[in-house]
Amino acid sequence: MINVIGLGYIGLPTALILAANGNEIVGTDYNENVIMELNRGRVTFKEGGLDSLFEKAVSKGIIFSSKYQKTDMYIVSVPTPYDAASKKVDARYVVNAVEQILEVCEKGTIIVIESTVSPGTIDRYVRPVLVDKDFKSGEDIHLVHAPERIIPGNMLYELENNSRTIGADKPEIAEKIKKLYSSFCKAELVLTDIRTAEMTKVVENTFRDINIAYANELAKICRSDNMDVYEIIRIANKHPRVNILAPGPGVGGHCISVDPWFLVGDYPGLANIILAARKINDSMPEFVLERVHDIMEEHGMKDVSRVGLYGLTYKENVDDMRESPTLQMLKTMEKHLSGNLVSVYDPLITKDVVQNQKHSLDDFLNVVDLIVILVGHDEIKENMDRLKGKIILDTRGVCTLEGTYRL
Ligand code: SAJ
Repeated sequence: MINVIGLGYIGLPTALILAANGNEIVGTDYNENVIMELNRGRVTFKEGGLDSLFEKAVSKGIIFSSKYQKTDMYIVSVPTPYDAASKKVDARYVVNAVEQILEVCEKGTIIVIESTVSPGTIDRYVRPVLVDKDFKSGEDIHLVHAPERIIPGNMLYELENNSRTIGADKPEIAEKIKKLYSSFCKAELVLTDIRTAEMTKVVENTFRDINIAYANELAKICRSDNMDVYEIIRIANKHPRVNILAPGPGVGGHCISVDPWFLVGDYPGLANIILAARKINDSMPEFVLERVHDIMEEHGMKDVSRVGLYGLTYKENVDDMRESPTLQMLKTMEKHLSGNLVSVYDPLITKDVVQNQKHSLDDFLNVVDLIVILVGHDEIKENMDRLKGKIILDTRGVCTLEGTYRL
């Protein structure tokens, strides 16, 4: 039996796909509400195909419990935030999970850490826990790092089709985990040591952050000199070795906006491009607010009560708001714009999470003159005609209506 610890955005689909492919799985989360929901037969977030995978996993006998199970294999996928002051990884949830595993596990247990961690985290924070509790690493307990690579919005396809990295101290342990992951993953499973696996994962997300920052910096340069960044990127990308990403209102999500900080925190003075990229991407929500300010001035709009922000999630067609550019904008709103509250609407966020939130596109359109498209959900793409007559600032390059303002 395998006990999957942490049933969030990564742990839940991982537990389900393992169960659906014939592995005996108990999914554990310390949040009783999550367990309650799952035991009632409801998945805790939206993702294409997750409902049917859930049904399949349940039919194969997956169990959900808030208690850690006594077994010889654990997969840990708990959050790894960064400490805002030091920028270093905050490994407390991983450490806590490992401590609890050690309370109940059998001898010879394998603990697979899936959570993204900065290079050296397992040596620095996890191995000492084993020593403290009198466990011998490599004998009583085997540590493995197998970071995931799936992208929200296409998780289930990517779980099966993305290559992944498995870092372990001993090749035979890595092979054992390779066999387990091969039960659902058809792509290459690369075996290496733990530190290389840790670094590789962080390097991948940092690569993307830097490339998005390049697009965002180009947007600012082009704006300052009245050039069309989208047209320039479109043409530049015809070069066989150029692939510039899309500028946007900032980088959100729990991965790309977080992982590069681990390198900045651990290698200050060396991580220069990485730090610059982070700063550029973090400056985008304020850049959008400046654009809103200028457009309002151009149209003689005095206060923001007729301004509407479309989209609360960090990207299109997911219901995840972590580190979302819209939430970042709302935090610094007062510095740039005066007046009443803006209206906010996102078709995928049904709960009230911010002030003046609307719950249907109609309600939203009725109260706004200037719409800032912050997320290119399918809903807005399919209803573009209904925005006719509004002033539009499109930060995602999705609006085809004439007269649309862009980044
Ligand atoms: N974004 C842009 N311009 C772009 C692409 C993205 O502004 O051209 C923005 C998005 O709107 C979003 C943020 O960047 O706010 C990140 O979105 P994303 O779709 O690029 O990535 P995530 O965070 O959803 O998922 C990433 C993926 N990593 C990479 O692409 C390197 C995924 O493969 C990882 O598994 C995941 O992080 C993770 O857990 O690390």
